[in-house]
Amino acid sequence: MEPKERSTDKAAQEMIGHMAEAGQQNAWDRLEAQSPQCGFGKQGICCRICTMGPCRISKKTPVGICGADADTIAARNLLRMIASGAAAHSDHGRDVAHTFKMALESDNGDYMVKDELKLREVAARYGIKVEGRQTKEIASDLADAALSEFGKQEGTLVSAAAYPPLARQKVWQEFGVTPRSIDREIVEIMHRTHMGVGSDYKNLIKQGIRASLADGWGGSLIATELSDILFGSPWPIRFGANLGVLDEKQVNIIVHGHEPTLSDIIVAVSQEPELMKMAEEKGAKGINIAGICCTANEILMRHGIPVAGNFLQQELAMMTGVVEIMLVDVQCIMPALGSLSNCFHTKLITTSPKCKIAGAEHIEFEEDRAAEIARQIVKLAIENFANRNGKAKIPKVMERGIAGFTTENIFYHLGGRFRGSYRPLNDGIISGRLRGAAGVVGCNNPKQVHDYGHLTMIKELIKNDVLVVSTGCSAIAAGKAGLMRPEAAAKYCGKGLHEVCETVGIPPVLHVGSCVDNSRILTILANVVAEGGLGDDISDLPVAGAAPEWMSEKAVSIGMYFVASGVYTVIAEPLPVLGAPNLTRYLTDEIERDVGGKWAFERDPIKAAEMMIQHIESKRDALGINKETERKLYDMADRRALSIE
Ligand code: NFS
Ligand code: SF4
Repeated sequence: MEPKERSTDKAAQEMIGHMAEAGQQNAWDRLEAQSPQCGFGKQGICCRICTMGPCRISKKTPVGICGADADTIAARNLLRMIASGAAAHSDHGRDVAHTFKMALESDNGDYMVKDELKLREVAARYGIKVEGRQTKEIASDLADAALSEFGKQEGTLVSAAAYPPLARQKVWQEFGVTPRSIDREIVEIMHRTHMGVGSDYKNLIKQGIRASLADGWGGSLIATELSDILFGSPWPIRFGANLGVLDEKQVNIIVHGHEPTLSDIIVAVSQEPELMKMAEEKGAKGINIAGICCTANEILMRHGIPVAGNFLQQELAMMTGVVEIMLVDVQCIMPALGSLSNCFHTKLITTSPKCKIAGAEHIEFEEDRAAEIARQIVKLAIENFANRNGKAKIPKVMERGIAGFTTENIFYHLGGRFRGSYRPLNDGIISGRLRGAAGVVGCNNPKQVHDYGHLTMIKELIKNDVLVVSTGCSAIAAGKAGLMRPEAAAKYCGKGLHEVCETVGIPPVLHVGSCVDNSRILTILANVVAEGGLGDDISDLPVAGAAPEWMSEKAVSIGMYFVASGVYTVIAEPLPVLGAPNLTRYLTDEIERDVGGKWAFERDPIKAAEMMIQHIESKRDALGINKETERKLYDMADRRALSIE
């Protein structure tokens, strides 16, 4: 297969070609080697949860040995994907909460509260008294409140009552899916999907919904909120993206994975004069930190650290031969990096006790010795600079953009400096200049041409005046393609969106962070509802979600919490349920009656975008705001009058 058939990204194409010449395998090659893939697995109808099996469902054998049918088996499998995805996000949230608590308890620690305002806002939501109290007291109460969300045995999640619109909470209550505590919902999935517990697929899915809500409005939200407080809330910031950010003349450290705790400190210590001097003594011009996957997004959002690439570029980045250290923590790290790193001087370093990889060196990260360990790692990279062997190959491909948008600051921008509210956004939607908004998120998957799905869908949406917010590897794709430059508005947007972007000075695709930061999209939606004029519930809003190249179990949890929050969600690769007709019908249709949102599967990104736009227009019709745009709503005089008030 030609590199072009594998990726639309010029840098990736170059490196894929380079890998082929060098006889190195990558994910695309391994996908070919794995093809054809097992049809039972794809359709979700193989079960191996007890040793009477494995059982596979076919015409000849419509039930497993225990009598479980296709719907039961596929539902159980899907639930276990949600459990894993929710666990990954939420365990990340828990770790941030622990670091937060530790930071408060140690007097001269390496972390501190960087966003006091947000601390007070979040604490107040959790019902913690803030007035007249010291930062440390409030923070300590918040740390305890957040940590207790994971394992409490009574009641429901505080955040599930503090953030979503009331109408949404009522939907969950009536349907019986209000999340109780984060760990509990995940454990209950494992219980319910054990051999011989529930077999009613709808009742199983209900628990999947509840666990996913505990992720989105619980674990992920905690990860985002506490990271903002501890590492600082993002603010619009310029960044560079793609493999061209690597610099042959500098010591290159790539941070890859998900958690901000280590990478944030690495960024801080890499600027220390002593280390810079050491690098110079070794003949390097400096120390260059770049990110891959969501760790990249965490430090890009907060410090403008360049991003080397998204998920499918991790092997390609190592292949450049200029990476002294690839530092990984957890999630989305291909085991293939272990053996690939052995072909280069590159050291692959694992840092989490949860993630060790064959072929990697392990330096365990301890939060209470954060700076010390970070310095040790940077020194190791500097020393490794002299060990480069073979020719460096860095594609000269790099784009620039603006990232760092949050629930709190996006619409501060949209409102202009003097009107920090969601009113201008809601008015933009009501007037029809903006048709609505879409969240385009998620991974890469070698089954789709790398980045093609993200970029094609996003361009189609903004052409039709749909504002796009993006996270994760999708956001990196958009950044690399120049869609996060404010100038992109003139080139790609419809007239209405172009006007809005130009007036406010924002790009048409807003980078709101890593995948746990999909929680920002939830809180943005809650704010839009609270601002008024667009219905009472998230399910009333002219919005849609999509993951055009998803692959991870986290994406299933994310998709499910969007659906369960009332959002129509289109994904490319279908959920592995197609062998279960009733379950498929439920997820793509009937579930809407229960929670207000539903799933759709569509591999063609243009068609998928059209489906989203159609949904947005139908919500506009239901709100009765489409009629008004037929009349002249705003002309120049009106607008001038508006801007005077
Ligand atoms: Ni999200 Fe971010 Fe990327 Fe997918 Fe992996 S890095 S947590 S899971 S591949 S978007
Ligand atoms: Fe087969 Fe039932 Fe055991 Fe699954 S739980 S492997 S369907 S016998």
